[in-house]
Amino acid sequence: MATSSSGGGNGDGDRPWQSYHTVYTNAKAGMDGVDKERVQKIVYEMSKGSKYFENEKRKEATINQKIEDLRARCVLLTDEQISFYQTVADKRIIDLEASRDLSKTWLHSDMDAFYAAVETLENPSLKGKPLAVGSMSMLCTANYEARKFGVRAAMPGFIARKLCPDLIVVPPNFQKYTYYSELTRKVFCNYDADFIATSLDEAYVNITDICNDKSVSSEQIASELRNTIYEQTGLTCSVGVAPNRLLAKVCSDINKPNGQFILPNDYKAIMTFISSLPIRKVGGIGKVTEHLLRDVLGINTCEQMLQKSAYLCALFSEHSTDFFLSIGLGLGGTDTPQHKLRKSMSCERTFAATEDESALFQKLADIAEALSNDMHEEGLCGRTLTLKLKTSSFEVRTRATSLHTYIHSKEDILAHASKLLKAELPLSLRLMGLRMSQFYDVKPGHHDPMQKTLKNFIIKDASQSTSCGSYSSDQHLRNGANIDPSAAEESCLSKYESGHLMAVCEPEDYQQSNQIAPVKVCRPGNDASGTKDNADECVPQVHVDNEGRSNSEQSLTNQNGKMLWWIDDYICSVCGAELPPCFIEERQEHSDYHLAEMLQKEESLNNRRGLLQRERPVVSLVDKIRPVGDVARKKLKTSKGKFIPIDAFFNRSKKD
Ligand code: DCP
Ligand code: MG
Repeated sequence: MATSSSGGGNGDGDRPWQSYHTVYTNAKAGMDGVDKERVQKIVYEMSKGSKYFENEKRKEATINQKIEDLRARCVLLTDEQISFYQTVADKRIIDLEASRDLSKTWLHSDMDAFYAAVETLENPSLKGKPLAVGSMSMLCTANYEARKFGVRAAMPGFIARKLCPDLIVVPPNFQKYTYYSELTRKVFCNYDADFIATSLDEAYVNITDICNDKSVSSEQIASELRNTIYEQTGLTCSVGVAPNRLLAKVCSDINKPNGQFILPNDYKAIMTFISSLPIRKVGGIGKVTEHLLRDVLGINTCEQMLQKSAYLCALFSEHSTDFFLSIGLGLGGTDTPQHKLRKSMSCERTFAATEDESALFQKLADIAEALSNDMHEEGLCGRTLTLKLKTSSFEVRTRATSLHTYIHSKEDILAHASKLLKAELPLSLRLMGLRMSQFYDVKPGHHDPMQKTLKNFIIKDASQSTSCGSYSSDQHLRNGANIDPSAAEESCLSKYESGHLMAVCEPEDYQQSNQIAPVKVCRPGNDASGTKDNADECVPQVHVDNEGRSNSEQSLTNQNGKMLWWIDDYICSVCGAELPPCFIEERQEHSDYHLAEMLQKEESLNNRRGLLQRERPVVSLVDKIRPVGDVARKKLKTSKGKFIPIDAFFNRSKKD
């Protein structure tokens, strides 16, 4: 959903769907000729009155409030302040420009309708028919025939069927996709041994050396690579070539499917390309960021980022501003990120043997704090915690727990460590230690050298002095993003960037754009299927509520206690659907979908409970998982009937 100002129609009048902009109505490749209003109307009609819909409305209200706040802030800016911010912005632009590197040539490859293409390859009778891979709950992708009807990834299958009644929906088979993905990776490896795979069907290949060594153009290499992939797999891909990864990704989408686009390593060509490029085309600018920039500052194209640089500096934090200005300059990652992760970190204390439990727990708290501080310093979050104990008789024991979420705070560490210790007591101990392993590297600077220079850029807001946002580190844990627990201390956040706006603008988007969040360097033979439990390769997701908050307690949990996180940064732990990390909005929609599903089940549950325990208050599942949202805290109305299928649930109000 979006503001009516952006909908281009009377969203609240006789065509309310015009202001209903979900991710489903956002065009993907192959959807240019789609009757957008028809799609909007069907999606609107099918979700109207549902919990999902209410959730969308709540999100919209939050965004609208942000827009209003930012607008009000703009109005209050004095000429003096604007010229101050212009100076800051100009300096920053000079610094960023100085980092421009035109010596590299990056190729981004993206398979066409990947899962659907694999299914068609294995079952040629599907050829030419509208096809989607997924389920009635959610589609992973749709082929180009289906896209003509507005069917797209992340859309519930029952809505897709309404848009395209002949749609064939086949269940996903990740083994197959992994197999074909491996074949493509063998091809990439011939061009760049350190190619970067960001999902099963996407990779960045540094073709600088091969172009030089073979004395061939990047265009030739692009054609050759596409042909080889076709020969090896029978599948087509689209390719973009540019001096950096951010632009290469934009380019690979231009001539989809089965096409390529080359942006030369030339400053003028880049600036011309950028001048008319809609900001939404850039990885990292999602629906909400797009609306904010457009509705507050009138920014539609990348070039306008530079024109509004003073305002960007005034309203957004250093990370966001740098990201926006980088886009305006057409800058992006050029070096292959080095992924050197620390394997573990530990802290232990020796003391006079004691069996005093309160003393032991106090020591454990001290150790947890020390470990947390060390992790914080290196920007690490871990998910395997090991407790080491040495008894008074010098017997050494270790006990470990592997968690579903990554933790770093003293409180979280202590909570889990205490459980481990409790299970061993009573015991007389002379040493205790905690070790954290299975890290998720959370410091942006660890991945992209460019980031280091950005850290020094501090916004000095005359009205806000240098006060930092009261953002807790937990709030930096979010959807697919690297986490920067130190960000709250290190950068001074405009209060207008707290909550959802922060979730929208940084650090996930920023890092996305530089391809440093989900990046891993792969070679064929690596497990890319998302099944291996390997610390270096595994980046689970944490559910983000609509305020952008997230932590282990707040994770989305379904009625079976199943928590939503992204296994290996890829697979939904609740339903097994795959969603690559770059699909920020789709992931949000997906978790919203599970939320709706859960609310629906809870509603049915409450019904039954209502009959049994009328006099006793029922602790709502929703209260457990959604700590703040007012709407979520509201007592759910009980309804008639038992279990309502999810599609009926989406339609419920119409039937009632
Ligand atoms: N995927 C998914 N859920 C989404 C989006 C994608 O499971 N919301 C999966 C299925 C896709 C694969 O990731 O086949 C690659 O995603 P792309 O966006 O590259 O989509 P396609 O390859 O299907 O289509 P194209 O790249 O041609 O637009
Ligand atoms: Mg693709």
